[in-house]
Amino acid sequence: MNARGFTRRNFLASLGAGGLVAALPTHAKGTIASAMRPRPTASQLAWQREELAMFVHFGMNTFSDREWGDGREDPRTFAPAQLDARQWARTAKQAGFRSMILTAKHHDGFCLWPSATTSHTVAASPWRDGRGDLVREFTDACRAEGLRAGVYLSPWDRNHPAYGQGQAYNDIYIAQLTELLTHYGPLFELWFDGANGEGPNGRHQQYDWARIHATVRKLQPDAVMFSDAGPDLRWVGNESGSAGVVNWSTVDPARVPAPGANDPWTTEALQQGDPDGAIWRPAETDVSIRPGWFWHANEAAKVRSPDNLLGLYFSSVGRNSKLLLNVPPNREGLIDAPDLAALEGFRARRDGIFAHDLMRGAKIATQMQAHDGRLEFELPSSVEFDVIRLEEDIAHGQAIAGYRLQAHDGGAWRTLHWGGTIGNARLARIAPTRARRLRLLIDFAYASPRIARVALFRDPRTSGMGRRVDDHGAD
Ligand code: FUL
Repeated sequence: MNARGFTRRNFLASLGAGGLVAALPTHAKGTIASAMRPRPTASQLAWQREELAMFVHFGMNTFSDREWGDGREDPRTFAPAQLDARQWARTAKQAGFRSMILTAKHHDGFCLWPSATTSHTVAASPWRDGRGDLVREFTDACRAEGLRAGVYLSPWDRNHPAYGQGQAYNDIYIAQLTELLTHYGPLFELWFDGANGEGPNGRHQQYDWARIHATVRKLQPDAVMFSDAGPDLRWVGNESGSAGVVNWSTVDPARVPAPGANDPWTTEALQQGDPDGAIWRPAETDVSIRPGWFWHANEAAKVRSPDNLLGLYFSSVGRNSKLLLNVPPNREGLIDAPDLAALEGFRARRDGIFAHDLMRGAKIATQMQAHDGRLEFELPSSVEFDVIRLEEDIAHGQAIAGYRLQAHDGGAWRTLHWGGTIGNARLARIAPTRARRLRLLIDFAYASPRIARVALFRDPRTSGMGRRVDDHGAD
């Protein structure tokens, strides 16, 4: 027990059709009651449960072969000959992604929809004879494939003449946002980039974040907003696909007051969140399938492999985050062959591991049900596993700060895996292990812990001898 009220709590558990579900909390004396801890909104919960979203960086940079355009690009160079947003959406769906986010405007200021706020848009390009609207094609394609659509709208704009003029540009930005929020049906996420690379003599613009947030809330109250400083989702603090090993979905907003900071303490706050934080603001892990965010011909051989993508899944979704994987279409306007192959392989790797939960059929050892912070269960026969998935029931908030998973070897309990936070999902790999009796110990929790799931899997790729932690002999 410490000053914060770390406590071991009792819970009961029962088995449901999908495996292990429901831990019922007992009341806590002298600790923060569960009801007082922050909880996700329905939109935040739906956002996180999707696990996988696809980021689509496409625009002027695709044609200029740059990552950050300077805003002086000629719109006539935007000419994808075979653009097919349905191919993007089909690809995402087949790979198990549930939503997509398009860069409607990147830092170069080129709008992928015919915005009335600027002439620097698709309307000035040869694509679809200047009558195209890529945000329309994108949102239609998402809906046709049953995916949710979101947009990225860069506040930093290196083209618009009003940029740097205070309210004049803020009015333009709000007008652009309003077009996106009112013309294309429901958007599930608005992605606000903190990047601003203006040099010392550059044009400086104070963004009106309060107005931006109010505009989204008013026009699309169910959408979630991303930026380093939220308000609904926070950046994970890096672009390498790695969430904090300790990762709270709660934050102290004072530690990341505005988007765009780039110092070690902000990075740590983004990575880890804060167990005492008063605001629910889960971390989103954005990372690209290629070295760049935009497509470049010379990166075809550098597309991540299925195993690399699986690693990202473990280090993001498996650390209480959501993976926003960028897959940039090429100059034809299509997702390229190496990326398609990698995504197909990624899906196959996940299916191979997660299709069969070895915990199904497990019984809770009844005599252990009321033990302190302990959930013990027995399988009908011993199973070999090397992947663990734990879930906290985050609809009620996040509380667990320390746990161990143990197997009984006949004489004693041995720890197979241990960690700090769990949150929406904790994925871990261990050496292949055969066991029949297992238990999960919750050593520290800020409120009554609610375990939603304990699942065990066997990765078909990891063959060879596993260790046996089993007191029941051969099957
Ligand atoms: C960054 C941007 O500067 C990159 O170009 C990219 O859009 C990435 C997702 O966010 O801040």
